[in-house]
Amino acid sequence: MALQALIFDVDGTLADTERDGHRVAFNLAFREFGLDWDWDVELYGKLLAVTGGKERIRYFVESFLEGYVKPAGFDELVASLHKTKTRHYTEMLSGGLIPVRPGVRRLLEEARQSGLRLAIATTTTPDNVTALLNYSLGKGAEDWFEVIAAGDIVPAKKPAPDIYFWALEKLKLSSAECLAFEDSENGLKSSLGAGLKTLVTINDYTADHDFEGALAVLSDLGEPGNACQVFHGNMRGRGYVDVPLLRQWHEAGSKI
Ligand code: XBP
Ligand code: MG
Repeated sequence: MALQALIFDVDGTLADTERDGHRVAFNLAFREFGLDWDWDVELYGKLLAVTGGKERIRYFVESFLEGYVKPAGFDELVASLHKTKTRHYTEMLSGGLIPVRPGVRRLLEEARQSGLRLAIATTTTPDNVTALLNYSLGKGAEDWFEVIAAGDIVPAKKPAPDIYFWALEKLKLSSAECLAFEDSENGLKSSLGAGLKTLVTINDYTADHDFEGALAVLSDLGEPGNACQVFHGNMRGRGYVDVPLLRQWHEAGSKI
């Protein structure tokens, strides 16, 4: 089956959002609520085991905060904290603080020119996605994506495959007609679980993850004149990922 669409994860894949974006926004929200919780860079790496911001706050409280007794209305507290965190995060993005990763803009533009359809599959809040697309990629970039699957639209977040199934359903395509782009083990489990061939670009938080089953594992998508590092996969002589290479990988499947 011919390649029809590319489906992108957001956090860690389109941009390095976690350490200097989401983490900082969570801490600002905690401070605003008078809580002395502080997620340092190392702790945040552990908390990333759980996807979804509200789920991550719960995981922190239940697994890292010894002796904490949940107050009445804890669910509402988590929801309010998360709303405040989203405000801080989108404000940070609107200041243009988080650039897209190497090769992302180029590949998206090439994909559009060659008629490939684009979609997003992420656990992050929809407002965060539109802010990242419009501020980090450019005004109107939101419209480049036919389907934006994000946040709580499916109850089971990554590593469950549900968000990718949802995106495929909206695209009216089968998994065999698409490629997914991920940066983490949870993300890869999710995309593989939906039957999608997947390209992984790692970051500092995910470098030691298990990426068994990925089409390729790269430092980033690379740029002409600035080759990516290749940890797994066959770049067929290229230093960066482009649409012809994606088509070759898609045809060859895992036999690269
Ligand atoms: C991203 C997430 C998100 C963000 C925070 O995972 O887990 O929860 O960290 O965003 P993935 P929210 O890249 O696998 O989709 O606070 O809006 O959930
Ligand atoms: Mg990710």
